[in-house]
Amino acid sequence: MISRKDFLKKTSLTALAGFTAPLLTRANRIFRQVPATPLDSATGSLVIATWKNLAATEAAMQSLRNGGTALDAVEAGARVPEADPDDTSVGYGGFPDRDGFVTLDACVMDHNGNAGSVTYLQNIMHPVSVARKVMENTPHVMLSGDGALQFALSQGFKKENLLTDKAKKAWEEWKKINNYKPVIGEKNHDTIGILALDEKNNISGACTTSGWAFKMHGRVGDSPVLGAGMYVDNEVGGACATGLGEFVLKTLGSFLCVELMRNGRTPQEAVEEAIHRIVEKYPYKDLQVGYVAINKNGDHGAYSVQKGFQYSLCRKSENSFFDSDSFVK
Ligand code: SD4
Repeated sequence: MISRKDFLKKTSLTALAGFTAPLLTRANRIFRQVPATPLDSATGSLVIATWKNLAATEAAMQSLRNGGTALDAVEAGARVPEADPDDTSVGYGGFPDRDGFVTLDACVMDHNGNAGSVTYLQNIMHPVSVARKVMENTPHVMLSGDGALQFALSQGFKKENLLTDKAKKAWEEWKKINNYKPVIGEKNHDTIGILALDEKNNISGACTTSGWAFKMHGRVGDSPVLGAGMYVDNEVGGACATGLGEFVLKTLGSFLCVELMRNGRTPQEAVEEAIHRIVEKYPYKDLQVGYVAINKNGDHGAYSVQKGFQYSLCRKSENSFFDSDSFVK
């Protein structure tokens, strides 16, 4: 025999289950909607990177041509500016912090959702490759500072002086006029965020930087933070950021772009919305952030707060850079 109390409890639970099940399914559909367009495998491979990083997109595409995965491609691409002494925002030749230390941030994420990252790493030319080793050879996602350096050395990376004479001179000049205050300016350009879509229709991403020029010692930006400086979900697409990392961190911009695409937005709509999130909340007069994004169909988007953001795009044999559209016209 079932008591009246038990009966009421049971029936109300059943009724509740019957009532909520369709709601949950609907919510599920709303929040997990993957773009409906069928995948176009004829799209072929594609590489996109922040700024005029044509040598990097070319190296990434070459890696794909040689049979590399999307992850191999973004690593190969990111290593180009890391080793370039004339790129003052990435790796070797990167501008130091306000105390004269070159401190590097980088991350990678592959098509299986694996991720690795290093922050505040010093004296290692290729933080992107250390980030990949963190992903592949440790149970962790992020290693920082001395621990990241120790790990890099254990993996065979060599300690090097990354402060070039040019960067040191710029730092000395900066000290004379800026009263030891980090400033926002042109010198913060050229961080590379890079995304690749390979022939198997898999997406991976990487991001690497020396960060905000003359930043406070110990500052870590958006670039090594998954979901901020870069994010990939192979079901949907990928996105990466450049510019003033503090605003990318506060809005988790790359994750936001991917979630917007998951909910049906095109990459262009997604990056525009992510920029709007920033400009709606923060005074944007002195603020520059730029995003690039791709989806599984090989569509891309790029947008920034201010004019002047450029991105590089390589499809098959065509490798070009473009001026991005921006919020401030
Ligand atoms: C940072 N987002 O550390 C980086 C800087 C950057 O082009 O993108 N420079 O905040």
